[in-house]
Amino acid sequence: MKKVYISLIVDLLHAGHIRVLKEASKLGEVTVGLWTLKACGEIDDIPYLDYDKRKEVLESLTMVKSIIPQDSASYKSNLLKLKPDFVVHGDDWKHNSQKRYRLEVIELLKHWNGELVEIPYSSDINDVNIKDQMSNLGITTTSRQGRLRRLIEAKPILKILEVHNALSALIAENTIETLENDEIVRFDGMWSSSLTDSTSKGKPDIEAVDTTARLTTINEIFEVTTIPMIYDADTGGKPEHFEFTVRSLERVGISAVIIEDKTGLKKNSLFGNEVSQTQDTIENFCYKIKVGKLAQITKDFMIIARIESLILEAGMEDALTRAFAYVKAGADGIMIHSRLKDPSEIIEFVERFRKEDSYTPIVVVPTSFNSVTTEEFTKIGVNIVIYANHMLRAAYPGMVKVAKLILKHKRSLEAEADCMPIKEILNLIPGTK
Ligand code: SPV
Ligand code: MG
Repeated sequence: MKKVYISLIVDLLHAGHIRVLKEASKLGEVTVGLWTLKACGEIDDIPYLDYDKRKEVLESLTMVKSIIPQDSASYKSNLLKLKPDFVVHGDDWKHNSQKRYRLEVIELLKHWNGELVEIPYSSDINDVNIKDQMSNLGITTTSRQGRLRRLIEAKPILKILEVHNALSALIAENTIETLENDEIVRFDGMWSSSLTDSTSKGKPDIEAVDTTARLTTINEIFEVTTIPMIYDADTGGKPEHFEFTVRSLERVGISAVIIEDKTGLKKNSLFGNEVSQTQDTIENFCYKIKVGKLAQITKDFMIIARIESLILEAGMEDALTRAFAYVKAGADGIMIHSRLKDPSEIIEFVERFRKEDSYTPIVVVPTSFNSVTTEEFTKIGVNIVIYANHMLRAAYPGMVKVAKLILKHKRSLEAEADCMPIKEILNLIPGTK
């Protein structure tokens, strides 16, 4: 019996998979290399179902003889182990971002005279189409919520973009860039920033916008998006209030809340010590974390503790002591903040924290230290990068410029060049015709 290898993710088993499997089973005994979460992370295609659930579906198919994990987007390790006579794949990978893995497979198969068999992939049925259709239908609360933990597990680093209304959230969800190496990149989730949510409501960032108002905006955002959200809850308020906030955030499907270890009237961290700001005691803040953890209902929801020691110039030792204490109190992640342009203190913190704790997710917000790339953050062990205010900061100058031009010229003709064409705005949101 000839050996046949097929590599699959099968988040949604569909007719395209069945066609490929049928053809493969005509050639011999089929082994499926089922992609692990880590492998999926390498191509930024995170399945909704975990490995065991996907395996269970495949096990019920008579065309499949055995299933082994494929732990990388590269087929190399499994092919060297198995030395199959055939590798069967849909021919769509000739042209998509997986073409480099295809070339590697062709080279490897030459060593034992194996053959690559490519099945024409019908464009009507494929994962991308089906997933797009699914996202048009929306997403369930629990599915969106759990996705952040799954993404942290699967990907070396997550890129999170600030959103302050549904339109900016659509930008976070839909913006895609293809890099020079054909890698396709997009944002993994959204940040509901206290700064930009307050600013877009014309209020200062001092916890003056209440949770109900924040959640109204988030409901509008969730109506039109599917990616997960991290929520900036400022200080979290009194522990007795934080308990209720956690429940409310969980109920709408937010994945994680970040609370900062300040007390009294909160001011924005980027002011640093230019304004009076007080850091909470370790004891009080640990208590708040514990109260929040006890209040949460789902296992997926995350409470991330934000350390303000560097912002308030309390020193590196204080920042590290607090980080370990907060993790011990139950925090699911640590956010370390800095307002210096030079990233040295952030790098030192992350490296020293990672020496003692290789697991707890670390979040950074590089508004000031904006020269550091995601690759550089990945290398030192950061898990989540939040671009915390850029959508609002980009929109505001454009609006002011156009408003001034209209006043100056007593008409809008001169402002047209700075505006999106009417035809484009009419077609921006589908379904308006
Ligand atoms: C926010 O975006 O509201 C934040 C980050 O909390 S910062 O503005 O840097 O404090
Ligand atoms: Mg904030």
